[in-house]
Amino acid sequence: MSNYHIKHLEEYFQVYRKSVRNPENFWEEVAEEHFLWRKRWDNVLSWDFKKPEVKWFEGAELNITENCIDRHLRTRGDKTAILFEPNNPDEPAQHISYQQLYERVNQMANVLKSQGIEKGDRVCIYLPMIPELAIALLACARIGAIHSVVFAGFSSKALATRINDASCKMLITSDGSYRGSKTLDLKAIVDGALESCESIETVLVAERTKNKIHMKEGRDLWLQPLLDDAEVKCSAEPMKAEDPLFILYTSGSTGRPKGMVHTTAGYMVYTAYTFKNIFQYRETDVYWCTADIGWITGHSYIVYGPLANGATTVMFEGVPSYPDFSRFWEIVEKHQITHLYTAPTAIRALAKENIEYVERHDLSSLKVLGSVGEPINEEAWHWYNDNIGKKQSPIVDTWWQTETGGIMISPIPFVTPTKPTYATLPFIGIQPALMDEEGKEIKGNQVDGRLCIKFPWPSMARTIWGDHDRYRDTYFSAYENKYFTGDGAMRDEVGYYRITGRVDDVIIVSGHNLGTAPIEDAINEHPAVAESAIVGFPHDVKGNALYGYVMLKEFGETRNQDNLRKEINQQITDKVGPIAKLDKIQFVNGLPKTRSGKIMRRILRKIASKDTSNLGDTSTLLNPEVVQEIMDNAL
Ligand code: 6R9
Repeated sequence: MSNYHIKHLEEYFQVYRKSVRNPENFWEEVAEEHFLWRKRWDNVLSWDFKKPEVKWFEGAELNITENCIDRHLRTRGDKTAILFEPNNPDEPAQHISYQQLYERVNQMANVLKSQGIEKGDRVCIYLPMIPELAIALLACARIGAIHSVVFAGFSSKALATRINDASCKMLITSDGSYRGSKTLDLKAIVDGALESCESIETVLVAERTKNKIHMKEGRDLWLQPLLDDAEVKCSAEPMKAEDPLFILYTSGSTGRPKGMVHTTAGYMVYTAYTFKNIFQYRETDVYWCTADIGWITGHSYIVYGPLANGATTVMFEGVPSYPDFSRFWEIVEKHQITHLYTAPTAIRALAKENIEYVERHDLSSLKVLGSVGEPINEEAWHWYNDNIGKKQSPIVDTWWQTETGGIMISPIPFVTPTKPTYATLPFIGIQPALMDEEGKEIKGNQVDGRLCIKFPWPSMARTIWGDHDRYRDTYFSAYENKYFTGDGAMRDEVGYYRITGRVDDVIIVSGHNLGTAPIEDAINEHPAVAESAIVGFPHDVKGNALYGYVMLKEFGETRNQDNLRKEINQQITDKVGPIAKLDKIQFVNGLPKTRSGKIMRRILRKIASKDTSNLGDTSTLLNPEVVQEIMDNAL
């Protein structure tokens, strides 16, 4: 019991040591005391990173929805499980209690069954951030179907690739989605995708926008009438610990997405335990993660982690800029949000706007702030800390990946002293290692290297759907007996980790290794700059030279651009060193971003290298339109 909720730094070190000395005992205790099992495990862990094969809680049987819903009914039946805040602020919020969630999940599960879905079948979910999305995940889990959520912003082509990769039998979608002032025709995208997807037998369509859509006879069905007729009870399928719970795609270094497979028991235990501790969640808190459920952050920290703890979790359908840039702060005040978990890209976008948008609202309910998705730069960290947390709410800078299932390196608020831009210490049970280029572990502090994990943790992905060899090659072949994250990191004098960015973003200039993140940080600290991205391009003498794409806070900045370029390079010289000065600086209106807010450096590298014949698939970008503009103005 005492292990479940860490309250001070000494306790963290004590529990950490225990979790590393005897991981099996540690995780067994957590699993035993805090979850509902149909059958106990025979063996806590077996693993071999060479194959690679990892199994947690083998022999156990459980259903994750009994842990996320049923077991709360007696004590929390009337408590809000999901608090839905619609895109339009004039539309009332919906408070879905645990009892109501139970009924709606069971009804949906019965609909899936009546449409022929069985344990092990893959169901693709392509829905906007409406309650049906969370309910659909849980309904699949209830009957043992494997969900594969595709972010409802991906193109027909991207959707079709993912449906075909997992041979999904059913697709759940909606008639449309709202994003700010826009209404998107999701069903048309689905119809386009399904022209090349033979495995889909049924499409369930939730009504949201009342768009006029085409319903294909014999394939498409409106969801609501089926739900209305469905029983509110559906017994939960007993699942084996290592049965797949879901597939979630992540992009790799090649164009083909990787379907990361997460399994049931370990994922549940780790997401629940991290949620409780990394957010220091208490019974009456109102927790809001602004991610989309289409990403791992939404799976683990909107749906499974919070619900396993009986929490109130907010689902927001809209965007931070609609109806204006005060929307986030308005929601915090309206629902008395205690925890806000968002991304650096959102923080930077909001920090660019007039501070009055923030000051208009009472943010005193906030206790903990979170950041995820990319390294948070110094300026954004301080803006978040000063203006949103009022220096009272610790920032948890949480480093993790789709592959890791849960948060791996992060401060524990009120326990670990924070440090700007540092994800700080490994979470309980996580054993990081920094590796050098020869494959040797770098010991000691004040060092940097490539970030690996030495020992299995319960929520790690077990394979890539249909391609175990690629799983091994991508994650377990670079360093013997270690999981390789693809990220670089440094460890400071007290052992705090700072993630420096993808190691593939390291650029070697005149023999010096330069990381893009510190240079971008230096540029972003210039008062006129909103955001920037650095890439390398071939140079006769230096091997590579640096090309910077810089977005200014005010488009059409009146200052002389050549002067600005000089100032930016001076800033870099001051912060990083003259070696990191940029050869070319292009001012842009926007940077090409993935849907989860990551800059697509691959495209910027090609433009900088004047190699634009094959830019690859840009359809998955958030803002494909900026690519042409950047190409037209390239230097
Ligand atoms: C959860 C998520 C994973 C990659 C990861 C790293 C970057 C995520 C970060 C961070 C620095 C943080 N990343 N969190 N870098 N500090 N707090 O984002 O998963 O979409 O798979 O991305 O994101 O480069 O390797 P995913």
